[in-house]
Amino acid sequence: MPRVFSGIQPTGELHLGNLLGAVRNWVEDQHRSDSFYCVVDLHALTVPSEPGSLGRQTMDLAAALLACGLDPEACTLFVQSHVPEHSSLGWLMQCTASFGELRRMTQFKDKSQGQESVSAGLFTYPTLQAADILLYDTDQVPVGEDQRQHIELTRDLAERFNARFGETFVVPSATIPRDGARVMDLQQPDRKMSKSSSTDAGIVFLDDDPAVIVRKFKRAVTDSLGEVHHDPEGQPGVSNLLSILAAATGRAAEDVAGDYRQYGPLKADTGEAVVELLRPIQERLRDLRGDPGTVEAALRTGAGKASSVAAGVLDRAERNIGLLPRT
Ligand code: ATP
Ligand code: LTN
Repeated sequence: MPRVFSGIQPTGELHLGNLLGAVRNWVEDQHRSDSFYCVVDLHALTVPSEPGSLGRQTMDLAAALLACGLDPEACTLFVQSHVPEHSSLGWLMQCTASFGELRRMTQFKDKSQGQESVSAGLFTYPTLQAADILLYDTDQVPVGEDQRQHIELTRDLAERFNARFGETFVVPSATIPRDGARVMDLQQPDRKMSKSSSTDAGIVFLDDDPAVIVRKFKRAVTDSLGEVHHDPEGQPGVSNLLSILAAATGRAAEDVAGDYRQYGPLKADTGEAVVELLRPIQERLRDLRGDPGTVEAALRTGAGKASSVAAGVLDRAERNIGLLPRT
């Protein structure tokens, strides 16, 4: 079975972009691969947060992932800081990457822009991400389109390390969905839907009330062309609605476009489809929020399984570099 690894930051509530771009595919992959899913709390430290809040956000996110359908019997769900090998291999990756290649990362450019102070960790962030992936001999990394560049870097680092120190890491590939790979903000359809957006009106959170979801879609920004085509360049708002409706109903966006002539019905149907998609997830989330013991138990088991794989791969990397083995 192929080995799958992916990660998500506990930086805010899960939204429709996370679900359609990544988490939904994790749920599918867990039954046909040996899957590791990680709440990357150390990555969340690269940007400022309320002191003391990260633990609660990590628990909330883990509960939301279980509500989406991750099954601790079928996959390994764990927290990054519970497996210290991530930080150790992260350092080895920092020493493998060059300053120039990290400077070219677009996520760093986006996240550092306009900030008063930027942590060194935000700059070296992709090297920790590479460590996350390489620690598990990963074949496939299911992510949204925005992560393509980071996975390319991970491949380059693995190949460079292997060439320098001998065969050590499996070189992974990104798996990116056809529809839903880049869900855009409903109010600013030229920007991706993101936990860290400034306003909530353009983001559909997983536990938004059905009435709120319908209203957010009703108010979605479109254009004045009055035609329904899937043309992300020319009609970003309309195309975003089509992609969401397609992803929620398992059809192709171009195909869905043929069913509509006006924006009103398209917005209404997309809102309804999303409400239906989220309904069972919201029910499970309510149950899990009242049952932290189940979430904690899943994370404890997950950390144990993850550690046993990670320790072996870190040991292999340290030996191949030529660090003095512990006796
Ligand atoms: P932040 O705003 O804090 O960077 P985010 O909302 O972009 O957070 P992440 O935790 O960085 O979310 O991403 C988790 C997964 O969700 C990644 O695989 C990412 O590619 C995917 N993802 C995030 N936003 C979108 C989106 N708008 N459309 C599709 N996939 C997305
Ligand atoms: N950088 C990713 C989160 C992330 C990740 C990973 C994704 C950290 N480590 C390993 C896939 C594999 C993000 O910002 N979405």
